Amino acid sequence: MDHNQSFADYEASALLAIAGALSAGDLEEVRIEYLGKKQGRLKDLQAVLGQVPPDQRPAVGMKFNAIKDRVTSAWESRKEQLAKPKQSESWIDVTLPGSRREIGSRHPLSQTIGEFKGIMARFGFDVEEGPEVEDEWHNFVALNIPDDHPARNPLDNFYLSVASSTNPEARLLRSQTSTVQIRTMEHRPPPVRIVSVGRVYRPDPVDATHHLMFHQMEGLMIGPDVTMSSLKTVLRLFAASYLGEGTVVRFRPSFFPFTEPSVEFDARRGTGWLELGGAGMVDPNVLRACGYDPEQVSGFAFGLGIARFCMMRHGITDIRHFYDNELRFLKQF
Ligand code: FA5
Repeated sequence: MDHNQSFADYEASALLAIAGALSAGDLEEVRIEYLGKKQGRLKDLQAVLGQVPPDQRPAVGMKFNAIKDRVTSAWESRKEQLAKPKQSESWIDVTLPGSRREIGSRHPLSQTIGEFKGIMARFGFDVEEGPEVEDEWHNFVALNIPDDHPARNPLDNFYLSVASSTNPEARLLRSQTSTVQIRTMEHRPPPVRIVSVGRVYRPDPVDATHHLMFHQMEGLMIGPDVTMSSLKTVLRLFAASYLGEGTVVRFRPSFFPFTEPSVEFDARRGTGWLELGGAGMVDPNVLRACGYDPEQVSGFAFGLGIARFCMMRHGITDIRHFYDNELRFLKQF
């Protein structure tokens, strides 16, 4: 056989045997067979070298040595590899629990808003939107809040600009979602059944139940024979749906310029009561300001504090938690 072929066969089968050795014992057998000095395949290969004509011997000898070196170094690196403990055995403990990746969740107020809209949709109420930056017409005038009413005091509102000769329209951050009642009636003919949810802004002193920015849900229902008892039924059903069947609620006579009669709506919390919202029958002046005929239609409206409901349901005692973005609080929802 040609010596080149013998060299190639030797190298290929030696490298295969080395790679296939799975233990130090296997590898020792391979060494004896392929690299043994007294007998074995290397000896056979040396015999092949002996048959090469003397003038070619130096070149073929170099080839022989190179092959021997390659096989020897493959054998040594396999030996080192087998001596090392297997990485997977030393540093992966497959019985340990995996590291959990933190994923966020929806803010409790967003969850509450979603539920509110869902409940009101089942009662047949559409959702309307309105801007947070308002003009005085929608925030006050059309809501029957006259110029000299204390609610219009600039110190009780977040004004962004005041009216002047060059700027006829003052702008402010809306102080209530009742602005959306007006916007809805301006573009929709009766009957109307809507809710609108969003942020409102008031420079109230911040405490456990008050914030400077908070969320309200406005409701408006206008039709040929909407009455105070329709209002009470909707609010009672709403409270039972969100807070649970056994929730005790009460209606207290109150005053709002845009409703007559007006009530405040509370739920029992422990031994006391928590005010959840204001409501009433839409004042005829408001209906007229929006182009509705109070002889033809009547309606009710309500404005609920969203965080207050969420506080009631989850036993949260301080409204500030909702706006602090403290993870320990947010993770409970
Ligand atoms: C109003 O805002 C009226 N627009 C409600 C209304 C609508 C009456 C339609 C009649 C018809 P009031 O200022 O009471 O009303 O606020 C309503 C609710 O918002 C309160 O009952 C309370 O739940 C919540 N609220 C009021 N002020 C704050 C505040 N500073 N922080 C958190 N929640 C508040």
